[in-house]
Amino acid sequence: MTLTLYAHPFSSYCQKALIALYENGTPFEYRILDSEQANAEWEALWPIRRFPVLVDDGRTIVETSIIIEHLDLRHPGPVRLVPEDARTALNVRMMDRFFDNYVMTPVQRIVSNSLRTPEARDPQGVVEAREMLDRSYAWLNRIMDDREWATGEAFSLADCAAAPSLFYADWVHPVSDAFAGVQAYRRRLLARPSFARAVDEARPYRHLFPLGAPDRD
Ligand SMILES: N[C@@H](CCC(=O)N[C@@H](CS)C(=O)NCC(=O)O)C(=O)O
Repeated sequence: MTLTLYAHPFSSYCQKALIALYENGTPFEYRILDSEQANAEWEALWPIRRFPVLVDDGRTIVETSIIIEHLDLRHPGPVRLVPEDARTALNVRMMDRFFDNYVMTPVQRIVSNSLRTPEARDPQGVVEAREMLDRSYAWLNRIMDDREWATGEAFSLADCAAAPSLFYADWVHPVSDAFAGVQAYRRRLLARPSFARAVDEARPYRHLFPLGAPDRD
């Protein structure tokens, strides 16, 4: 076994990496970050303390988009997550950045704010995060009009980013019926077997969601 993933099933970025692994049935050792030993190994590998972290034959790879690019390059399978054509790949990377920066980041801001003590909370930050999510939903709704997946017909890195982003975004800031295209895309992502598996594996941890997980999905 050459690949080891340090991750937690309930983490959005870990789900993003897991989707890529599950899409291609790539074998890996799953080091779940739920023990002192696993946590110590992870922290030694990446003192920045963000997960997931991939170790490939002794080489440490961080940042989920780069982990997926690495898998696509070094452990390719039938589902190519970054297209070979450079121009198409650019669009995939652009959409990947969109989901990380303008969906997942505001979601994390809202969730992490709820974990703070009342004196340390940042209500204005939460307002701004919700405004960003509204803008993101509106833009995405327009562009998903004629697309099955984030960049068109092929499932890609961008959809790996989209799935957990939109999954959790809808929990913290529901996608309104005005954005039916986003709602439908989120449903397609939930029906994709790789993501459905990641969601199922995370079910036992739903009680940990600080804002309360809704009784759906
Ligand atoms: N830019 C990083 C973000 C990773 C990230 O934020 N992971 C979260 C879990 S979903 C984390 O490490 N949280 C730990 C913390 O905030 O202390 C990536 O793409 O991998």
